[in-house]
Amino acid sequence: MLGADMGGDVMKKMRIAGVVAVLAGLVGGVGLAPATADSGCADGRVCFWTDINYGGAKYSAPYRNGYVGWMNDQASTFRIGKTVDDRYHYVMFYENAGFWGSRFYAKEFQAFNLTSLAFPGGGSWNDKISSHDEAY
Ligand SMILES: [Ca+2]
Repeated sequence: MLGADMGGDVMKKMRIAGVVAVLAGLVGGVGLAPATADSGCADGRVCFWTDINYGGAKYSAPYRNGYVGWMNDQASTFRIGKTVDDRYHYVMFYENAGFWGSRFYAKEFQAFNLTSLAFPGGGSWNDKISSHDEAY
């Protein structure tokens, strides 16, 4: 019988792994599709992708950046790498360059599709971010 050689211990471990993955998704606020090859974000960095679920072109910069340059108004996914400065475990994201306009913050290791995050006054944060800064 197919699968009959899969021991009970293996099945139990698989179920536990599934529960952990669901909890991690809840902590992040929004569940994302399985990671692709380029879905990581290095320590001390903020990463964006031009499409949801880590798709399209990738951007990486330090927690503090007054203007995201070529990524301006294009970010659809973000991920925050582990902090390298214990004073700052959060990143504040801004609608405009120079840390100005509407804002939201998220913690190190968090990742969101920005299409899932409401923008003040309507729509979502998709294709809005222009700067970001370290926060605590
Ligand atoms: Ca903007």
